[in-house]
Amino acid sequence: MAMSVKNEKLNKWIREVADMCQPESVYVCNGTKEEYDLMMAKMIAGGSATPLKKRPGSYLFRSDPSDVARVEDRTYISTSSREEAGPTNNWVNPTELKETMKGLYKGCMKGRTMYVIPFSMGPIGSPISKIGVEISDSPYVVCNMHIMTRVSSRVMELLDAGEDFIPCLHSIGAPLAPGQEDVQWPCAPIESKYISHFPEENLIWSYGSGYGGNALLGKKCLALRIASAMARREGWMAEHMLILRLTNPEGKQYHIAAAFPSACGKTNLAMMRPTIQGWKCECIGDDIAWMKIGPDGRLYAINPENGFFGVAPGTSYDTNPMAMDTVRENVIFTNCALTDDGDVWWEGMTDEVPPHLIDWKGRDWTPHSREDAAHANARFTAPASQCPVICKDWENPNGVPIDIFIFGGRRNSVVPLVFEAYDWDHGVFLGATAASETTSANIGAVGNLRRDPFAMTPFCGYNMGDYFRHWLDMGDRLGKNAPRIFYVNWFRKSPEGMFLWPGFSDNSRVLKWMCERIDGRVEAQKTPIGFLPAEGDLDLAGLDISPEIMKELMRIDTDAWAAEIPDIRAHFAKFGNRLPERLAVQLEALRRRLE
Ligand code: OXD
Ligand code: MN
Repeated sequence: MAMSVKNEKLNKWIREVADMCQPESVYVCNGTKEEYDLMMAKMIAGGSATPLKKRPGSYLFRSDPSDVARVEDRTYISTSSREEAGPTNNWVNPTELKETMKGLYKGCMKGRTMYVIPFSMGPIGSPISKIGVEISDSPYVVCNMHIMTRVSSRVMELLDAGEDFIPCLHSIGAPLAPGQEDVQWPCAPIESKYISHFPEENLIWSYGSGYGGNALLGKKCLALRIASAMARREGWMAEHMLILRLTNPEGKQYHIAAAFPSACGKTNLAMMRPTIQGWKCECIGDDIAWMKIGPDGRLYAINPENGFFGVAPGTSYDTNPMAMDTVRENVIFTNCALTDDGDVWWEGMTDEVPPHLIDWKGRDWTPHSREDAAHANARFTAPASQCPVICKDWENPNGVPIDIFIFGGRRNSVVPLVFEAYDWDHGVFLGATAASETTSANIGAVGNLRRDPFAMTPFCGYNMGDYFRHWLDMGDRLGKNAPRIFYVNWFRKSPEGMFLWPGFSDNSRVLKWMCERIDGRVEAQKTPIGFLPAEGDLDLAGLDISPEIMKELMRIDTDAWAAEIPDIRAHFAKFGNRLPERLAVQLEALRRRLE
């Protein structure tokens, strides 16, 4: 099979990997439905996929309990110097890391098929798109890549015509000895998992995990870590952002890109149904934005992905009806619970809890069981084209012009519902100091506060100090065409621990205010932290919320803000002389304003 590949670099790479990993056979993927169905049929026969009677073309997988999320501790940015990777990334020098990983890769695909997956991130042939080729020994990865990226023989044709590609090597790290029976979710133990990136040579090596971002290498590894490093070299942006189009009652369109840390509701916002009269919201992407300055000097964004890899728990017809409709068919579910009639279920999906389920570990489950039925990071992999509110321009190769950037996170207290940056530098400061309480999308403690600049901490493929500078440079280049920058917190709680803001569809009220700000229709209050909505400017029509609660949502506790200063200072100090002076100036200005 590999012999038919005409691209010389690809051919050589396939041979080298096959020599090293020693698979039983090599298969070059073409992305067809037949291929997907064949792969699924094999996984059903092998017992790892469960077809769902209630959802056409859909399957449930259960991972190994040790392999349920991205492994940030085992993720490396391997540049020639540690300084280049910066203080927020794990680093080992490339020679050493490659030696270690070659030891692991040696013979690691024995008894398995090695799949060669040619894919495009972004519409095939778009000037913003990039081609990748993933080599993987996991048929689960092949099927997920079919949904999440554009896998197709057209990509292979571009490669055959000499187009370059980003090599993404993946192995689950579980060779099979002759006659050895396979397990349901083969993977390697945590201490031999490696998710490695070599940004100086646009190369990805992943070993030992079969889950999500560790294994579907087009997503976090290519479209964020490698792409962010390429973007800085080439003068564009690769960001952890949803993209949506909002249309006002007069038909004016606004394009918004928003960065929130993992599991903070990007998918919900991207597919939101506005509660405000006459406004329409359409989804362009829910996780990643690639942005370039267009011929008119504005910033244009595409979603490089082809599907949604969304967090299932908490998704319901109340919280995200459009996601629920997206996942009715042709979906891969991972680590959800199985109902007795052949459907999936997860915590928060329905008010009524089924009396009996098979939980994500394959055990009988009842409402009396001590553990959740679905894993907190259970996921759905669904084609973006199935989303009822997918924007007709979501595959426009030229992208959509961004008007508004939003940053935010999950903060119980301190941060008000919304405020606007004074200007670009202040906005970059807000992005650079964004903080959130941690969630289950990454392995580690849940609920600690962490600074997560631009929601990119786990995804920036180079020194974060240089990344801040890149943002400032982009602003200088964009000048008056730069998007306006806002900061939001949907998660502020009362002293009793209740969420103050209803969120979800009602977040449209906040987005409307942003649009009115950029149109100059509303004045704002200047405060020490930024511009806040003037009283009465947030459209609350039809919302049952008391003036006291609104006051609390918008309250600026200057003492609490002042108390953040030392934390921000310590956060900035990590970047040493790579921290742009303009951000230090912003911190000092905030300190003075709070005095
Ligand atoms: C994701 C994440 O899967 O950010 O999108 O973890
Ligand atoms: Mn994400």
